[in-house]
Amino acid sequence: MQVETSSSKYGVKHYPDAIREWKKEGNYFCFYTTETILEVRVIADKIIRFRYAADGTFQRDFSYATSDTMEESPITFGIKEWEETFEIYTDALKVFIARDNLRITISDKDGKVINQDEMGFHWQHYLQKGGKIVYCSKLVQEGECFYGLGDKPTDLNLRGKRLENYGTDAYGYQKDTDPLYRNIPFYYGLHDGIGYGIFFDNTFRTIFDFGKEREDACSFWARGGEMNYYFIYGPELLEVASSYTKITGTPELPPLWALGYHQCRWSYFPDTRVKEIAATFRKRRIPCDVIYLDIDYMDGFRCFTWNKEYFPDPAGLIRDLAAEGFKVVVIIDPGIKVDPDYSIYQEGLRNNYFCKRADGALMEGDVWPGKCVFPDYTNPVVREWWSSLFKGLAETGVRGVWNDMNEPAVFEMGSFPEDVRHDYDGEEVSHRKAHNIYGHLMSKSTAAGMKKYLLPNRPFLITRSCYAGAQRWSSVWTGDNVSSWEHLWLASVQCQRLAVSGISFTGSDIGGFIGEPDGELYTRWIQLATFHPLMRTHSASNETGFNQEPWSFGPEYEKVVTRFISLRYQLLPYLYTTFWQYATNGMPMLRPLAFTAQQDPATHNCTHEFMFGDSLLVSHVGEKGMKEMQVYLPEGNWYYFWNDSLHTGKQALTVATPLEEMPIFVKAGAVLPRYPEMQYTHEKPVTEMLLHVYYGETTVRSMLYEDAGDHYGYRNGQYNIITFKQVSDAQQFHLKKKYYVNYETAYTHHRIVLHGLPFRPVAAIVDGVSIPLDRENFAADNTISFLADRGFEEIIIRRP
Ligand code: MIG
Repeated sequence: MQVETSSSKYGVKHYPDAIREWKKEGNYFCFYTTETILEVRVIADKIIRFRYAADGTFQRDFSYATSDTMEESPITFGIKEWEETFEIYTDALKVFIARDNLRITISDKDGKVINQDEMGFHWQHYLQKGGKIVYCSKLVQEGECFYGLGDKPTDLNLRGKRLENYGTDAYGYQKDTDPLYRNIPFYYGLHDGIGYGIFFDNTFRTIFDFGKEREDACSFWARGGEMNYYFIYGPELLEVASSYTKITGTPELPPLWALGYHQCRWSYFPDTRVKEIAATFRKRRIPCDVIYLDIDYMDGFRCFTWNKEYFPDPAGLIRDLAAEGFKVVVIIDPGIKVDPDYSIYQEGLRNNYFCKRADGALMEGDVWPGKCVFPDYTNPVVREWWSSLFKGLAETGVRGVWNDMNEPAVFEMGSFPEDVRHDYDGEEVSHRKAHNIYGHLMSKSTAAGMKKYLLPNRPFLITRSCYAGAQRWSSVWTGDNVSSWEHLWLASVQCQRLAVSGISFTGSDIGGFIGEPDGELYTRWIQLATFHPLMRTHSASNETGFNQEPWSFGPEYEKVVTRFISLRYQLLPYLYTTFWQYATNGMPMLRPLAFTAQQDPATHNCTHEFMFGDSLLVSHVGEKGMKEMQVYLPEGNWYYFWNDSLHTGKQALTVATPLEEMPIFVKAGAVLPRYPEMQYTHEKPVTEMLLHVYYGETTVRSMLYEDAGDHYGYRNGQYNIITFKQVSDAQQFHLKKKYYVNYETAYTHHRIVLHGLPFRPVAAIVDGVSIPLDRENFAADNTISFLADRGFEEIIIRRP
């Protein structure tokens, strides 16, 4: 593959010259040089957008990434004119623009440099391809680490790497394969404890170089379009993550069942096989909520049809499965079979909905159905049409849709040729500009259709390809991975990276898509995935007949796998609360340690461990036969989940790793809400909500969010937000609770399970009433448990 170098081998580079004029309009500032115009827009105290018109003309200001609901916060800002620079300031930042060459230096308000242009913006005509390349280069700061960029299967810290975004069907990808399926042109920098982010909102092929070609330069460029980026200041990386997610949009809450366990395979058919799988889950008492139908449910792979032989009565099947607590998700690909007798082909053809080549011929390519044509999802009329096609599936009872092959993938050709035309919401562009948003818009219109026809239920979507911002309507999975220990590690880094790239609702094919895991690998993978927002086993095992279900590896493994899937269900209230935090504040659900302890350099290259929500630190066992492993604990006090032993952070700890355990730590002071055991979500009313409380002597806040777990009542305030604050000291345990309650729960009591109390108490004082604690309340595992009314506000337990 041809990569650009910074030399002028492929064309003359143009650099902006001196500023001749400037103007201010509201929160926009424009700076004019001979050729180039820079527009600086102050979006918030900590968010500044930079746009460059290379040769004097701005393109249409349009984005498929940014959310329409992003609020611009009221801010104070202004401009100062210095001898060599202009300074645009806000309450948090100073942006200096050099009068001579338009280069940018951004500092915090104390003058500490956060980010600085090297060459800054420049551009060239790319003679080989006949297009324009827009570049921006920044100086790499001392010790700087880089993160982000979506699904890249490589170390979390991107320093020293060059990566690009051009959605690709990366079947059987390996460590460092690039590009993969998704296109998320957003990265973070961290140096001197200061974090920031840069979101380069450009849908052409984008390339990022983090000091690979030149050690001191971090640059990013695109093969067309505009240099258009958002600078987002933290200094906390998690604050940057939250701002980025708000810019590109937060998701709705998923149905609770989508956070349960999903079972998938290429493919389960016929209907009797699907029922058998479902029945096996219930018989073996392994919790599961979702079962998938891969491409073989269709008639000759024609989208929106059913194979009558394998699935004579889809609605009946789905109804029977629903009675057992299962939801059905079906796959839909973009390729529409060229078949004159197929109504969807006819309709699309008649209305000119399919993509065309530059010469006006239809874009035809082979995929599963044979020769296919492809809807142009960049056309809003086509998106409407596509959405309407989901009516039938929704009426049949399908509750979720899985969009695949939407990079777009085409056999032999790989993807569309670059000359293919797209509407791009009225712009008429080539595939070079539309490639990276093809799958994005397919999933967007799929989601819109499913949402419309499933009302009042919430839809579930999963897509393979997308651009920045798809978290608003879909989850993603990491694609066609392999059954290997290396891929287990990749799954962990990819999911962490996606989560800090705005897409928290993510998971990998548990056990690997290609190949056959042994029981140990499968079990370790289930353990990791218990802590991934999307928990789905999937495999391509049709040809070999290999089975990849929780019971496929023998009783020893089944027992442990069941233990973890059950744990997942017990942790649902915590997971759902974590999702709610993501949906409301854009807070990633998976947080690399570099993001939760950025002042501690020991965390900067940590890849194995992450925080799952506010209170759980998780690692995974990454090697066959591993008996023990090292876990780095960041600052604070941590309980080992399996035995409540207490450990002090800022050091590595050796942990034994028998098959039935993986390293999980709970932050001291936290409250972990837990459900009783269940076979599927909403199996029975939750009549007792457990609160596992971990004694700690520093003030720690925890939350519990609850609503109906489906429907949109929460939009009308039908939810509960409960906040816990532990303010214990050596003399007493002290928990305070505050709440907003507007949703009726089935339970009236909490069972408090207190971990780690350093003394043996005689009573618990709940809202001033003393409850004596006796033998019954003291469990063999050293926890203390008792009931408290759902409405309790304070619990005090004194050292006798
Ligand atoms: O060319 O639908 O990544 O999850 O099972 C393979 C069949 C097409 C690729 C997806 C995979 C899915 C498979 N698909």
